[in-house]
Amino acid sequence: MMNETIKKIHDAVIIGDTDEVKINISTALDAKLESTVILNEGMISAMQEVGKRFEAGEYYVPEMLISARAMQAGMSLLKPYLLQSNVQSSGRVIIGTVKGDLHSIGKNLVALMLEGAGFEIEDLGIDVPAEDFIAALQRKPADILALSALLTTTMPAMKQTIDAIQAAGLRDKVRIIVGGAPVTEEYALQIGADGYSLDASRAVGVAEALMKK
Ligand code: B1M
Repeated sequence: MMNETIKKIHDAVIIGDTDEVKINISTALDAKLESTVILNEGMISAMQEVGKRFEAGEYYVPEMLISARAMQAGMSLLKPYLLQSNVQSSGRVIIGTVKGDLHSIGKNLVALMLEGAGFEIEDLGIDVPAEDFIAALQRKPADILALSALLTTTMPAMKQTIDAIQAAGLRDKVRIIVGGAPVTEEYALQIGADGYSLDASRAVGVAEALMKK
């Protein structure tokens, strides 16, 4: 059964009550609950419920936005607990959500987990066109480029980005990983990415394995 404080966080994310999310995350942390449990059971599962309500026509975009804000506020409180201290830099990552896509939370989590594992992160944000990824790589090279997409309609922008990087002559200088709810391993292979991860914590293992290649 779900812990009572975790349940309060979960319910508060669903209704987008930022204050209630923050208060209960503090309570949970004081009670020494694991930050990953708070994140996964309290917040990520709540966002899945928000998605279900959206699909069912019970929620609209404003409700999704309010829940997203509550989740982001919670994530900023959890950040220091999710980051491990004293880890050496494992490599440099440029990350962004691809063009046309405004979903930031999953991308932010991937960035946070990679940062926690010692990677240096340059986050280009959301709705990032291929040219901006290329400009960032030219400004300061990176070991890994991480692309996120949450919409079936923006998945093709991942391929366009990889193709543009190839055309700019940069493809052999950077490893590319892709992810996001609609993205599959098969799709990643098909578009010529070097790695795929289902979730943020597994993205760390994928990035670390690519660094060794
Ligand atoms: Co949007 N939205 N949304 N939305 N939204 C989804 C994604 C949707 C599944 C909802 C639904 O119908 N059930 C649906 C997509 C359907 C599809 O294409 N298959 C959808 C839709 C349709 C839309 C709009 C089109 C709605 C509209 O306008 N009619 C619109 C599009 C806007 C745009 O992008 N152009 C839209 C808008 C929005 C908001 C802006 C309101 C808001 C986002 C706010 C924000 O991010 N700041 C929003 C939200 C909140 C959601 C849901 C409810 C939650 C997303 C989320 O943050 N999840 C979402 C429903 C759902 O996901 N069930 C939905 C929590 C997060 C931790 O998970 O992002 O999946 P996620 O990230 C995971 C993994 O995917 C993975 O790791 C993360 C955690 O471990 N991952 C990676 C992500 N990136 C990765 C990269 C990697 C590796 C792993 O390597 C590089």
